[in-house]
Amino acid sequence: MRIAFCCTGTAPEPWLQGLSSALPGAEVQVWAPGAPQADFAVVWAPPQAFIDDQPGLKALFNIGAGVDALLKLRLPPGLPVVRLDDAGMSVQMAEYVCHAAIRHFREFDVYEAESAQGQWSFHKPRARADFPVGVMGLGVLGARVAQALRTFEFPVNGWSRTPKNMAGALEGVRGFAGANGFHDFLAESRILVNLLPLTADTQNILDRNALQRLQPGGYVINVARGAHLVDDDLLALLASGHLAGATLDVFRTEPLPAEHPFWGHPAITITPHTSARTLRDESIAQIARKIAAFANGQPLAQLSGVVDVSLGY
Ligand code: NDP
Ligand code: OXD
Repeated sequence: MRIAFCCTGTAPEPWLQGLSSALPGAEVQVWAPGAPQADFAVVWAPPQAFIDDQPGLKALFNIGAGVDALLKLRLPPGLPVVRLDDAGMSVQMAEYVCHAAIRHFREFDVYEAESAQGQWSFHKPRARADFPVGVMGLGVLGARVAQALRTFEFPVNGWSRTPKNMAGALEGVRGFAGANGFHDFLAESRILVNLLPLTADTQNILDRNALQRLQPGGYVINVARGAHLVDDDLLALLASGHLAGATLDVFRTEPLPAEHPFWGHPAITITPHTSARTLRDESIAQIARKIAAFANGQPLAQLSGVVDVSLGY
């Protein structure tokens, strides 16, 4: 079996070694134009030339959860695309979002600024009930985040495309679904967490019309994709005082350009697309297990993380 590795911005050697030892007998190589035809590919944001050069692929394995960059390419009809299913990302995302929500709710950002000035001052505790958190996207990451926020006793709302059974992992989360449920979901939320995939339906979803529906003093945590958020609308609602702040991990252009007004904004916390990193060992183990199962005749549809290309996630 031949596996082509084509991951933009990723040092290949440890992946080649890891995949080779997890799949003894497989020939794993970095793709270069004209390379022999591979059976499977492990990819992150590959060029169109890679897809065009490898018409014999049986499946593409994406080394991230989001497939928006991959689905911008012209893929052969019916070519299965498999994304990472958690692989150690959901716990990182839960840490990141809980940290950002709690930092805002408990005013740790204010205490940090005051202590830097040598100031010892108390703030009146705020009521958790006044900080309902809305999680957009209740998939692998969103569900874990909603669950983690519940353990801190925040009121949590969740919004997904299709209605969810709120028992089990989503116990205690108030569910909203579809375009019809969106405005009610926003009106019931003050802290907004975005964990949607970037698709034709969700691009620019965090615009003025949506963000102004959040409760006054709203706070935005965007950990999905920069193109979900209309930057100028966020800035305008921060300026008007309707929004109190934002923690942003993802941006329309990454790295965030030096001249972007988000830099240095007193109400915006920036991190460099690091909320949930791809963990190499977990990801190699997951991908190798799926390639082996598929190669042994298990239908791909039985494996987790198979993307519905028509929906875009
Ligand atoms: P999933 O596919 O498991 O979950 C997607 C969720 O979004 C589902 O609940 C789905 O609804 C919902 N959804 C999709 N379209 C719509 C819509 N039009 N309206 C309402 N809800 C919708 O994805 P993951 O949880 O694994 O990942 C989510 C995203 O997080 C990724 O696509 C990626 O962009 C981002 N990400 C960011 C990282 C970072 O470091 N910043 C790291 C990893 C991922 P339903 O359940 O009904 O299908
Ligand atoms: C992902 C990401 O989609 O890293 O996995 O953003």
